[in-house]
Amino acid sequence: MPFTDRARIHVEGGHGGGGCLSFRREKYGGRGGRVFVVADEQEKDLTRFRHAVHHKAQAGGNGEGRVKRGRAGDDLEIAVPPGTRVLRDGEVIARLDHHGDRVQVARGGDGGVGNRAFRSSTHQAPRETVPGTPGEEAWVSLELRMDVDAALVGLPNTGKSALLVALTGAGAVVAPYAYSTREPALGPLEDDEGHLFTIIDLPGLSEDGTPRDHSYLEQCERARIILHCVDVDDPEPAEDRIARVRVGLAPYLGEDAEEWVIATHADPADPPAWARFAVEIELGEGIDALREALAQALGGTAAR
Ligand SMILES: Nc1nc2c(ncn2[C@@H]2O[C@H](COP(=O)(O)OP(=O)(O)OP(=O)(O)O)[C@@H](O)[C@H]2O)c(=O)[nH]1
Ligand SMILES: [Mg+2]
Repeated sequence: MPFTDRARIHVEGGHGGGGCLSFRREKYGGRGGRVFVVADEQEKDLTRFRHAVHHKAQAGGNGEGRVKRGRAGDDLEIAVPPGTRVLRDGEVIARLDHHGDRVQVARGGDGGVGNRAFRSSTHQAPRETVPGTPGEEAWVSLELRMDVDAALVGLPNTGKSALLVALTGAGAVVAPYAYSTREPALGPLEDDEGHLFTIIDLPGLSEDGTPRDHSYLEQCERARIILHCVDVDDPEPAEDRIARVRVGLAPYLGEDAEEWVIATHADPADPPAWARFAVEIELGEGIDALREALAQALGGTAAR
């Protein structure tokens, strides 16, 4: 199943219950249920919303019999993975980063009013009732920003996926041609104290440094370390390629993200001046040093 980080859903509060025609008591209809979007750590991505587009809360009960007020409709909770942004009309209305975070996206309709409410000294047996009102309706966009610690980025075919596999053992597509990665891949990294960190590999940028059509680059937003892969074998000056990637990436980075430039196809004993680390991935050289530095940096800065 392809990974999905965006969805658009239609939400609707429950209709308010009708007022009741009765001559014994006031009979209000119950309010309709509300719709909430709730972060739930059981959810991993937004794939299920491809087929689950319409979400409507329960209607309020009609005012009836002995009860003064119809029962309120049940609220509807839509579970999404932590890290989901909720948007209405293009504006982010909530960032549900932690399990249990919630936001209301549709009000329930108001309950109607029963005839008894219209009684007065001159109007002893009113027969008018007011029906309940419809619940609020809206289209809501969901965008997932995964809780990743580090992200692999760079020009095509520079070894990002190969580095993910070497660092974490994750299964990712590694291939000797550009644009082989089409879906994000995640890999785990563990530090000495057993803390687990997540590294993500993305389809990312085109050769000219602009984001690809479905780049998933938004997934860099929560990463604290950006692993920027640069192939030393490319004849174009590395500084030019690095600058191009930085421009393309800038809109997607979190405020405190650190960038580590990693030279690939390189000799770790002789790193180029522009790189923080050098690796030869096929030979497995420089990988352990990079993994340790990453674990230390992520563990050391982990404020959780
Ligand atoms: N010898 C050697 N080969 C490497 C190194 N890094 C990557 N490769 C090879 O280069 C090719 C591309 O690697 P990928 O990991 O698929 O590159 P990528 O950046 O993920 O590419 P896209 O996802 O297509 O943008 C593969 O054949 C890798 O085996 C390296 O450091 N040394
Ligand atoms: Mg790749």
